[in-house]
Amino acid sequence: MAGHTPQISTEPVVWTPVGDFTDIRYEHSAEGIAKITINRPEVRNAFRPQTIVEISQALTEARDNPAVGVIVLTGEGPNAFCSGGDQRVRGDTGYLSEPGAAGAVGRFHVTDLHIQMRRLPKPIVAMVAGYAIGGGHVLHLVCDLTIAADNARFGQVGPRVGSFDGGYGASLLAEIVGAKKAKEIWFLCRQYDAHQAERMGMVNTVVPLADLERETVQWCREMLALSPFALRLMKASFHAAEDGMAGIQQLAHDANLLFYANEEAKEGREAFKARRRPEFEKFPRRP
Ligand code: S0N
Repeated sequence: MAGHTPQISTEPVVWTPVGDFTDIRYEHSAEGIAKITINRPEVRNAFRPQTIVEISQALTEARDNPAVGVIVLTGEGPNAFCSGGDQRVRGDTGYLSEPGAAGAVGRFHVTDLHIQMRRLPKPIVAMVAGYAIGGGHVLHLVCDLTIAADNARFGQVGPRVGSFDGGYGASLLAEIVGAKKAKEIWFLCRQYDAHQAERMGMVNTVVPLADLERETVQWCREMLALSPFALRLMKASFHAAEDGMAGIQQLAHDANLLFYANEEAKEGREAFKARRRPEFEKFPRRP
């Protein structure tokens, strides 16, 4: 059976910069990994609206680019994955695009980003060194997999800084660690180290900081060797229950993507174009 196991490269990864961004770095590897790095280490990679817009643009490119099979989301440097919303641009109505933009109407740009990540039909891997705190913690939860360095620290801070995320920040966390533990995380605002997070099921593996990218790339390469559409359907299947009707819609439309190439579906299309009666009787009514 060993002959059926695909050879996975262990060569060092080479990243090529893509696009022109201010708050993130966006890179591709030739084998099909896209890497998005939040590049604001001076604020522990906190996100402002511009950061979220740029992550979203990079995710759109990664989704639409058929050469990309897996996406890595990370933060610049060893100190933080992401420390959540940039508190310096937090206004009374959400996060403002410009600091001190009096009267400007803010919003939570990150809400739409969470949905985009859930719907994106390719695996997203959080590569976490240092702090994943507040909205940064929710970002790693929304990723499909999390690889943590041994210096990673996880936690929610909302009740300490006068905010809360009752969306995926609550529901997905409870789904992953259980309701009691999720309430502890939100009600006490403690920090948890990488091994505690692993024991809770919040991270997939913990590795020494020096090995973080190598290990993450290895996991990506293993996924790249697998059927992309099977991975797509598995992601949609997990989310079908968790995301309710929106999750079922994604899974159903994925099924439609396959059905379009089926002779039965093509018969309907061709009959319409030829203005003839479709001959569906030639297709089996499957048991
Ligand atoms: C991450 C922490 C624990 C790191 O501590 P450390 O290593 O001691 O570093 P510091 O000296 O504290 O920080 C270094 C510099 O970075 C700045 N900084 C850090 N985090 C932020 C931040 N989030 N915003 C702005 N600046 C930040 C420090 O100020 C410091 O700067 P200098 O050197 O100039 O002094 C520690 O830093 C920490 O606890 N950070 C704050 C964590 C936090 O409060 N995060 C925000 C939580 N809220 C959200 O994330 C919002 C989420 C959201 O958008 C949302 C979405 C949907 C629904 C609701 C919400 C919601 O509002 O919650």
